[in-house]
Amino acid sequence: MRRFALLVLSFISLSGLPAPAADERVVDVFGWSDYVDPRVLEDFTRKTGIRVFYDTYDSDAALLTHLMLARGDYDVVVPSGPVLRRAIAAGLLQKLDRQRLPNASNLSPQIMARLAIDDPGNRYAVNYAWFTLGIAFDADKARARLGGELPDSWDVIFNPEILKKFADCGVEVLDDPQDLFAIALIALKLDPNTRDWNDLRRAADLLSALRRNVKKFHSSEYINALANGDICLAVGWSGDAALAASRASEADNGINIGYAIPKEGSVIALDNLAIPEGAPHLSAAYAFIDFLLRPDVAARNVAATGFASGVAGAKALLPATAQAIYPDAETMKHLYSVGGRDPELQEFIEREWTRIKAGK
Ligand code: N2P
Repeated sequence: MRRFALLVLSFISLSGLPAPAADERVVDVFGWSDYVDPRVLEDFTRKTGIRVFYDTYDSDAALLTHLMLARGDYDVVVPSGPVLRRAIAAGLLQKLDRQRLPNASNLSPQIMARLAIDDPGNRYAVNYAWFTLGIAFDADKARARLGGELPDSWDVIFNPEILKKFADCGVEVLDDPQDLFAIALIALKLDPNTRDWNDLRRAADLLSALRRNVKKFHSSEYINALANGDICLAVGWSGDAALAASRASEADNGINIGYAIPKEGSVIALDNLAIPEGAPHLSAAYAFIDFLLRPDVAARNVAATGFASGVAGAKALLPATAQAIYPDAETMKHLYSVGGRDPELQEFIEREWTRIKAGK
């Protein structure tokens, strides 16, 4: 529908000239919400003449379902590691032609090595952003409930006695089975990449206790809910916590949002750029991905979103305050990369997650 309207418009505007090759004029992107500086998209259009349609989702499931059911809708998608692994296995993505991505030489070899866990040989994707999972909180309300301390342990989430102290001011948790199982395993001092059914059952039991103190399982609403004071505690992603903090300070509402990577360790996760099979505007897709891999462009996205970039040169272009988005070397030692799991384990995790959220 949308594309139809656009083609009609360009036909009218060119009054009689043949319509331009659709391939060159438009790029349809399906990406995470709050994940790009809108001015970057405008600049891309100014430089290339290619208009960007950026539709958003906020869960792995939404992207995977779309890739499986609606072939040919999008040119660029932003899959997490687990989605990437499944989409590659199902033949839903194109191998990237590196000749068409000269700026891929800017990518950090360390981050691309982590990405190879889900995309062996780095054939189907390049990194867009990486981040940690942690606890985001209203600092004043957290201190009032933790005897003057700030959250620094997964106990705040997984010990029901502690979590219930936050129930009155509101707790939200990401609706992300992959990440929540990983942190439950870390909290249990088990391997977050375990293939052991017993380990996964123990993680499911731990997660089951969350329901009664959690207001909502959702992966994007918590940003504004924290910034507005509607909730005081969230299991969230690092960049979203930074965004909540900057929205609260812009609103000047007296709310101070903090973020902690718990001392037991946490997950480092990657979102990546890939081109679906059947993408209708292939040249535009390559041009768009290559633009995002420019260090100056990547730095602008980091500053706007609070998420670190896989483009190595981006960090040095940021002001010192924004460089703090990148975890220091000591913190990095306690961050685990969790690869996509075997299908039967993945199905168990997803089934259990549905049960946990329903409080059954
Ligand atoms: C953006 C969240 C993206 C991180 N708001 C999760 N993949």
